[in-house]
Amino acid sequence: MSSMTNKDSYGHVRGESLFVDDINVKEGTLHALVFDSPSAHGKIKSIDYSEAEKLDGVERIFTYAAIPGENQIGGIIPDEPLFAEQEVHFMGQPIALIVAKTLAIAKKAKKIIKIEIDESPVVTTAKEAFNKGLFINAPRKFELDVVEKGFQESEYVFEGETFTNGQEHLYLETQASYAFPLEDGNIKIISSTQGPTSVQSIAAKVLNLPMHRIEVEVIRLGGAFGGKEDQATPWAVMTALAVYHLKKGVKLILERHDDMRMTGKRHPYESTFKIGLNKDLKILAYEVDYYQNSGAACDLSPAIAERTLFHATNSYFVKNAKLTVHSCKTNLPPNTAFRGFGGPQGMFVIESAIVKAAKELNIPVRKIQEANLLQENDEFPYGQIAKQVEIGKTWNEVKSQFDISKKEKEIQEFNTKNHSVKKGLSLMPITFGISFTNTPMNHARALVHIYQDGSVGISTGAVEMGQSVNTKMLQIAAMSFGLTPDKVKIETTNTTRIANMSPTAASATADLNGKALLNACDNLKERMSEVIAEKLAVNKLDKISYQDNFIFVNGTKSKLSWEELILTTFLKRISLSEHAHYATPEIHFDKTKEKGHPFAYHVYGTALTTVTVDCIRGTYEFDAVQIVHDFGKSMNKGIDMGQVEGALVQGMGWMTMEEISYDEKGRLLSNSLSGYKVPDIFSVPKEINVIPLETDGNEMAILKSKAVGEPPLMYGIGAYFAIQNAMLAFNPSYKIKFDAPMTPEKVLMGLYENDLK
Ligand code: LUZ
Ligand code: MOS
Repeated sequence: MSSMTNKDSYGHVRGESLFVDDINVKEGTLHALVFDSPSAHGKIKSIDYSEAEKLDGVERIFTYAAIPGENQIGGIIPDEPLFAEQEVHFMGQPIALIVAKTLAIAKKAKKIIKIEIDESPVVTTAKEAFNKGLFINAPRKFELDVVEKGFQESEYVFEGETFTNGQEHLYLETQASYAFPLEDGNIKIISSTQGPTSVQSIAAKVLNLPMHRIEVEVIRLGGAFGGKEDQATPWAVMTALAVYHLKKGVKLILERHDDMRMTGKRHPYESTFKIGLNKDLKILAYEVDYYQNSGAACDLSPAIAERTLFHATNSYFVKNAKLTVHSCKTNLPPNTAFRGFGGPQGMFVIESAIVKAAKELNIPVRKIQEANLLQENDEFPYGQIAKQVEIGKTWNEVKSQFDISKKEKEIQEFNTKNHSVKKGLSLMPITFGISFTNTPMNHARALVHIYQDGSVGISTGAVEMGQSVNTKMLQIAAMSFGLTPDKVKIETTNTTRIANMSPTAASATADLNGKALLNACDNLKERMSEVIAEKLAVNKLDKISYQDNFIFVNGTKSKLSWEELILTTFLKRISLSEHAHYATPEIHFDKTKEKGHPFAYHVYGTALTTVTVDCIRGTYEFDAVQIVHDFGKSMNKGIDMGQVEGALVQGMGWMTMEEISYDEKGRLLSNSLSGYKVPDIFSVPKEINVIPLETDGNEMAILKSKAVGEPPLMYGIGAYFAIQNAMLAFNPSYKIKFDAPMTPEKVLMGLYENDLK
């Protein structure tokens, strides 16, 4: 069954799949529009809603004053109001919600609201905030005992600075919510969120209602990438607030420009590093300060900062490390989760440090990478002992399968023969930890109903967002019961069926919910075993299995069909429903010591990236990205390959062409698709070759099929360094930069760097 196609592909292609904006709304449903701050920092002197309120068709304008509970949506630290009160802290910060009969009327009303703001100084970069002492919280530090000694013992020490820019999520479906009243003042919210329980609990807090009065339903998301882990919540809560007061359905769908302006992105990081190596190129010491541009409120910043520390040493064993992350408060929209969750930012820095060292020592980068790859039983800086380490295997496989020495020679010959086009390559190893770094979040639930006709309905806490988790859940239930997938239905993700969900995030959702689902199926089968025993006169030593719609005994098909078993079980008054739970075993972490075993397992892989740079124009094309990836035992090759390819290209976009830009007033300049470029079909690598590593898989992964959502994004970092290697072939005096993204403009400047002086 490892080739089961994505359950959603048919509906998507035909336009039949339902997203929030496709739901048939009730008659009289109202439309909402957010009135947001035109200024990035200041005190609100006055707001005049009177003209707007008088407009025909405007139902009501809600501000913080309409909130019955707390005006607070902060998840980790309570520092973010739903609606600004006296002050604004970023351009695009919600101040009010206009609710009207049509969206056109709401837009008209928005234009005639008058606001006066007493402007305060605006801070847009992390270092600036750091220098002014503006922080979200105290810095977080992983410090191994003897860093100074490590540097003293080092033969070579190099220092440098890096920058990685933010990244716009650019989910196809913008932020969306539709809420409506149920009986007795209860409220139902249909939201495009990764975290139905976050929406439920924050709506409850804002409305001063117990959580059970609020039902959150998710059908599917048109993409999320982390952008809807926390930041789907405000829009959902706003619609719930309007429903609370108006007792009518209210719909809020952000338009693309509003979405880009008002929502946070991947955190930009400025970092300073110091790396020490011995004669054998072993990294003896590594010290980094990461300056995270957190934006105007906490959001998920501390959790993201934490993952930066966990992935600071990427795939390498580093004996002495001192890693400090500063969450710096700026006047940008609160930056948030984005595929990789701070990991990519951390990994870029150590790759930069290694490249810097290699260039200074005039040796191939891969010599340093290779000398430091993690080995079995190495200890990560956070105390976890590395087990089932596959990084060396993926590295060696890439080198041999794609004949790296030959390739390097070919590139050298090409570069000698060609003056105005040059090629470059890079190797990028990745190691990514699977589990929420916050241990208490690592559990999930599933609910399975077997109906008396033998058809099955399953609910889990997993949210479908295009990653095909629903298909994986269907596959698990179908496999467990020996049914074809059409006998199983996946239900929506709904807080009344599955309570207390962690968000669909951290690459861990198929593992957590899939294992809960397997537990539910196993419990049902356990219960039905007595029915089978009676029907087929089997004994305890006989091996029962479920295959091809029948019960098998000792591998032989019996005459008992699934349908007959189900009907018999039902008539015997045995429950055909099961609710089960799964919590990742073995994981723990002690934040007072910054030591523990936070991850269920790690995912490994290596990418080889080859690029051709047009040295007249500064443009580039990727010839190939060749990857050996550790899927474990992939439960669905089509889906998993798609995740690797998609993540790779998204990572390459972040590293090369996606450039977020704010002016000094905190205004987003890259606020549309004409100014913000993402990879399209013309800019993806000409060849993407993903070879699965042969391995036994890992028991902690669902069906030994390892998490695949985030890890491959970091292969994209290879693109950044491949380009610069090609540039060096054209301009040997080019000084290598660690300033991503490497846009064609920067390439062109670099190619002629000494000419420009
Ligand atoms: N979200 C979260 C995540 O809350 N905790 C995590 O560790 C995480 N990791 C990756 C992506 N989202
Ligand atoms: Mo995420 S970055 O929502 O897994």
